[in-house]
Amino acid sequence: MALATAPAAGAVGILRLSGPGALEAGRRLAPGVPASPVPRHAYLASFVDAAGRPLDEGLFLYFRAPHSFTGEDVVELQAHGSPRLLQLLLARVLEDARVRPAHAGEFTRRAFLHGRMDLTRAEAVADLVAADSEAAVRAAAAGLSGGLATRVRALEEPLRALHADLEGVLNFPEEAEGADEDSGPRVAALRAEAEALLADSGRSRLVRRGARVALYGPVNAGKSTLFNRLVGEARALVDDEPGTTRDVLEARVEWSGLGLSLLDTAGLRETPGRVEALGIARTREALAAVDLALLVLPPGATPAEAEAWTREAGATPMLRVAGKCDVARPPEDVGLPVSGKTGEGLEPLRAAVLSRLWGEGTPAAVALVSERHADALRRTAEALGRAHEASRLSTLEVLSGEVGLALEALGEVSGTSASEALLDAIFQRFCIGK
Ligand SMILES: Nc1nc2c(ncn2[C@@H]2O[C@H](COP(=O)(O)OP(=O)(O)OP(=O)(O)O)[C@@H](O)[C@H]2O)c(=O)[nH]1
Ligand SMILES: [Mg+2]
Repeated sequence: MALATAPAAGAVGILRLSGPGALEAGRRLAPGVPASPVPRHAYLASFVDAAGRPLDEGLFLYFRAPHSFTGEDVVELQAHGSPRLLQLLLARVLEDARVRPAHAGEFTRRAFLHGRMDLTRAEAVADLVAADSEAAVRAAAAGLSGGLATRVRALEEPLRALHADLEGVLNFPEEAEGADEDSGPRVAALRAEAEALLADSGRSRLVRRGARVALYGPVNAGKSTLFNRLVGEARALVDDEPGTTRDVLEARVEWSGLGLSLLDTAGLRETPGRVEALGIARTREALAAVDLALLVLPPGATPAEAEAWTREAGATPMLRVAGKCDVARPPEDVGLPVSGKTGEGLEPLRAAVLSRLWGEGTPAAVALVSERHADALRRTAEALGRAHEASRLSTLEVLSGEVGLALEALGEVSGTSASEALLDAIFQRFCIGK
């Protein structure tokens, strides 16, 4: 049993019960509901305390196993969204010795264990709850309707068939003769497929967490002015005194559905004061940790200076902006002409940022391959790499062993070979009541 809605005042608060005793436990709170309610029918019910006094009036819904989210009997009580009222209702349900509070993600975990969804879909539920940009919502929704599951299955099924063929030849050489003939090309094709899926993990990270983009450059170049313009409000202090920005400022925006965290940083210069030097150290830290660095150059920056500032970004991908273009038109090779003051060049800048971060295609269309998926896919691809070697140089036992390992690693993505510990780790990041 758990509260399925946020523990804050709202129009509706939902209490959810799952398990064989859900109906009886739910009816203790709503005795007016028939003993055998029509499944999926909304009953208007009075929710009462132990003495039978009404606490609230709301909806009572019953989902009979296996046709429910968890695959078990489920009862949902929809009450008014008062946190105190919901506490009273929860306490009343918990008086029943058969009821206990659900763990984080327990409903979804049960749905997975009862075969209602594979692991990628269960994780898409958590992604959807956590999504904070349109692209993240759309990508998670695609995962929920089986986007990633389909691609994983398209890999897992032929891999399992290959493993069965190899084991067949090993164990029943007469009957299965020849089934291993084209195992080399089959392994190679599966490996390429695993790697293609793995390649989506970088983009998935951008969609899930949002991309981090920092403005940096020499003092007084107009970074904070441009930052304010991009964010759409006067967040950062702007002044003609060089060294105005001392700390890293962060703001969230959404461009073409993709969530971005924009960072304004302290301008860099050779001989800063003590506090300013601390700010500059933070700029360098921020630059090392972002997905893209936007170098803002002042008018009159020479190509040699531009090159020198470019090196500050280190290994981080970098895009050059020629700032204050309303003052002087920059030479072509300095960077994209932009003016934070007039707003000129803003759209081309946004487009350039998105294309550097994303390349072609739309963020919402990505398969949400998590770090966890990527790790398992990497092991799948590695085992298939070794299997390919074995198909040319080694015995059938070794080949089949490696294919088996690949299958096991891939099973961690779909959930066909997920251990209890792995499931614990996955469902811990869910919220209570989901
Ligand atoms: N004409 C013009 N002036 C600008 C533009 N952007 C900024 N300025 C002016 O340039 C000065 C510095 O602007 P800031 O945005 O504070 O520059 P900054 O790069 O953040 O400076 P620091 O934080 O000190 O490194 C201010 O006087 C701004 O009004 C621009 O696009 N055009
Ligand atoms: Mg500034």
